Amino acid sequence: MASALASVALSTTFARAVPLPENSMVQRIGAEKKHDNPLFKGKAFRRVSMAVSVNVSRFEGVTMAPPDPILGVSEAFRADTNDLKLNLGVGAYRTEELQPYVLNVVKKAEKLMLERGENKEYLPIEGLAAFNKVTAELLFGADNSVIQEGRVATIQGLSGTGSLRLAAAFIHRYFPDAKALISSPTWGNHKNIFNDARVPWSEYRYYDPRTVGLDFDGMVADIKAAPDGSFVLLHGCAHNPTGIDPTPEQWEKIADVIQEKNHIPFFDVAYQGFASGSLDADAYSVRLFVRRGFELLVAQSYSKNLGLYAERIGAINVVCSSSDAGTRVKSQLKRLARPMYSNPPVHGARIVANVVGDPNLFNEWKQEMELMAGRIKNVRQRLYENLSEKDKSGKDWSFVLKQIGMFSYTGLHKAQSDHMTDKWHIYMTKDGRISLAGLSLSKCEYLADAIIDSFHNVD
Ligand code: PLA
Repeated sequence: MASALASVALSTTFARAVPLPENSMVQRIGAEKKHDNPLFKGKAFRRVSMAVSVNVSRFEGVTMAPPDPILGVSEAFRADTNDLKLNLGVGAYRTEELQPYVLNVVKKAEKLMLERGENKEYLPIEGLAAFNKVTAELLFGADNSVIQEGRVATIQGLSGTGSLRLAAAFIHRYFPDAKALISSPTWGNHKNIFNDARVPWSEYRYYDPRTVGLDFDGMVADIKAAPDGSFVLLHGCAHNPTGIDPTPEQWEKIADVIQEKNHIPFFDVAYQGFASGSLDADAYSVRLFVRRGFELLVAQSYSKNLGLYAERIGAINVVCSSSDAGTRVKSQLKRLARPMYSNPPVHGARIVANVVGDPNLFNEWKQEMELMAGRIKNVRQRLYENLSEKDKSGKDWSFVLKQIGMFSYTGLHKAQSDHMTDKWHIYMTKDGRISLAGLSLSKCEYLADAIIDSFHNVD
C-alpha cells in the first residue's frame, strides 16, 4: 500500500507558479498567447521528485510583492510606536485632532436610509440610476447640453480607481492600438492601472524642478509628439502629487493641441470641491473641454469630497458626440463590468444620491467641504510661515503656498524622505509628497523642523 502511494506521488505532475517580471508590458502582452505563457512551458509542468514532492508549495514561484508606495506607508506608520509619529502618506482627511472625519451630511443621509428600510437587492450592472443622474450633473452642470441631449454614458464605478480601471479596459478593447499619455509625475496607481489593463503608456513632462512649477512647454511638446488619437490622462484639479494645476489660459492651449492631434482627453477627477472648496471651480477644466465639443472620459471619486473612502463610490462618464454612441458605449461598459465585479455596491451610491439630490443636504455638504478645504489651506499657510521663519538659509518656500489640494510636493528626494521617517517619525511617500490633510496646526512647527533638517543635512 505504502509503495502504491509513493508511486502515485512520483507520477503526479504539478503545475507550479513561476514568477513573471513586474511591470513588463512586453512580458504581459506576450503572456496572453497560450504558447508563450511560462505556466504552460516544460519547466512549469515538471515531475516532482521524491525529495520535494510532499513539502514544496504549488505557489513556490510566487515572489513577495513590494509594499504599495502609498498604502504601504500607512502599514509602516501603524507599526511605529513612537508618540511623535505623523502619517502624511495617504491622502485622507483628518480633523485638527488628527482623527478620521465622517461628514454630518453623510450621517444624515445614512439615517434617512435606515428610516426608509431600503433593501439589499442587486443593483443593475450600471449602478444606481439616481446616483448616475446626480453624479453626471455635479460634474458637468445640470444644464449642460451633453446631459440634456443624453450624450453621456455614466456607469457607477468602484470609486476613482475602479472607474479608471473600467475605462482602461474599455480602451484596451476598443482602441487596441492606442496609447495612454500620463503626466510625469502622476498618481502612482495610474501606471499600475494601465499596465494591468494592457494599455501601453508613456509620460508627458509636467513638473519642472527648477521652477517648482509646471513645465508647460514640455507638456505641450510631448502631447504634440505622441501618436494621433492617444488618450491623454489629465488631472481635473489638484494634480497629485505636485499640487500644480494649469491656469485657465494654459488649459485652453492644452485643449488646442489635443484637438489638433485628435487625441481623446481622459480626466481623473478625484478632488472636485476639495481643491478650492467650490464644486464648480474645480470642474472648470472638464467643463471647458466639454464646451469645446470634445468626446472625452471622466473618472470621478467621492472618497475625498464626501469622505467615503471605504465605500468605494465613483463613476466613469463618457461624453459622446451623439446619444446613440452614448447608448452603445454604455452597453459595452456594462459588458466589461459584469465579469469583473458584476454590479457595484449600493450603500455609497445611496449616500451620494441623497446628499447631492436633496437641496438642503447639498448646501450643508458644500459648507462642510469648504471647512475641510479651509483647514487644509490653514495648515498650508502655517507650514509655509514656519518654514520661512525657521530656515535661515534664504531658501524660497513660497511654492508650498502656490500648490493646491491636499498635498504638498516638498522637493525632498528619496534619501531625505527616508530621513523624515527614520529620524522624525514622519511618514510620507518617497517622492517627497506630504498630505496636508493629515497635518494639524499644532504639528506644523515639528514638520517644518524635520523638513529643514532633511533638506539641508541629507545629500
Ligand atoms: N485618482 C487620483 C489622482 C488619486 O489621487 C486617487 C487617490 C484616486 C484617483 C483614487 O481614489 P479612490 O479609488 O479612493 O477614489 N489617491 C490617494 C489614495 C488619496 C490612494 O493612493 O489610493 C493618495 O494618497 O494618493
